[in-house]
Amino acid sequence: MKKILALVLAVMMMVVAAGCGGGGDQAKSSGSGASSGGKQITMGFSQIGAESEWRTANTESIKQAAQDAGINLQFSDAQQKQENQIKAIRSFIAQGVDIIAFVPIVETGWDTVLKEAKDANIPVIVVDRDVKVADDSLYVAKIGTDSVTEGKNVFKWIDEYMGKENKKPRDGGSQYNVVILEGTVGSSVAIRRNEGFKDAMAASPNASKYNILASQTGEFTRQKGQEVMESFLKSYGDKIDILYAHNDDMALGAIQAIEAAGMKPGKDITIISIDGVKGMFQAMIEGKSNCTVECNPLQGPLLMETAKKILNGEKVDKLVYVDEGIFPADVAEKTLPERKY
Ligand code: GZL
Repeated sequence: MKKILALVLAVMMMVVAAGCGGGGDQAKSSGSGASSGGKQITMGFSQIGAESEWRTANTESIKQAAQDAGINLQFSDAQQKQENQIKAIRSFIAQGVDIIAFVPIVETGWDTVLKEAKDANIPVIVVDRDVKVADDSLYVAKIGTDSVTEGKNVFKWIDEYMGKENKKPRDGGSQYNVVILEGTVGSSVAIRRNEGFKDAMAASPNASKYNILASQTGEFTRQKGQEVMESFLKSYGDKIDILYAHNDDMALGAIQAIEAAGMKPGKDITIISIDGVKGMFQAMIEGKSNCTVECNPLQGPLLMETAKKILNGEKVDKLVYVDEGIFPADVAEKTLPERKY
């Protein structure tokens, strides 16, 4: 009898030990990374490409934050093509990732693939740019920046600067002639940055002082920005008072075109752009540009924190903006050392 009792006790102890080991496995997986229901979180991320210094910083922030958060990141570069993003999202669905995040290169054309993710019970986070979908429940949250405010900040700064500098229009007329280098056609950012700029102009008592001579996409790249600025200079040359570029990279390309045409960027033509990348701070230090409105690409930590909350069943805000500022040339030298991108 005693032997039977000892045997039963031994078997019971083994069962209990095995139970703890299971817990230990759980502890192990959460120790090695963020877990969802006891296993490491896998995130499928579709990035649009590497078109600008800003985009590179955005990608680095997301990869680093995934590593810091212990999240397994399946990263896909769409080479600027929406169809590659849709393919990547479908492959994430097929892989059965825990969550999908993506930067929509343009704002339309996402309803079908996001419905497929929803039907597969995979939550989606929209990053940086906006989507325009019939059903907002197709994504759980949007993390990014406020492009309308960026556009408004551009006009407000220009209006203040032109007034303070008391500049005269270069063609001797009564209006400042403005040319605009726009971002990717159809992207929410390009649409909203123009919207904000024009809304602020319309609301200003000085609206009649400005004339938009030309507005064309430079696709957010330095090369295309230079090419389009060359064509603006050929058409309007010494009539151009102001260049508004939707990002710093296009402005940096335009600066090269302005110099090649024998003019002084930042002096003959007032230049303002958006992003706040280091290359633009350097150009402002050299007196070749006048202001950059920040658009913060360091969205990785907020993205990973939001993903974890969603997978833990916590409520998250539908729309979260990251912080951003405005940097005129006169603060460029002292600010550059602390810039993170
Ligand atoms: C802005 C982002 C834009 C940047 C560009 O949120 O989508 O795309 O302004 C980048 O530099 O290419």
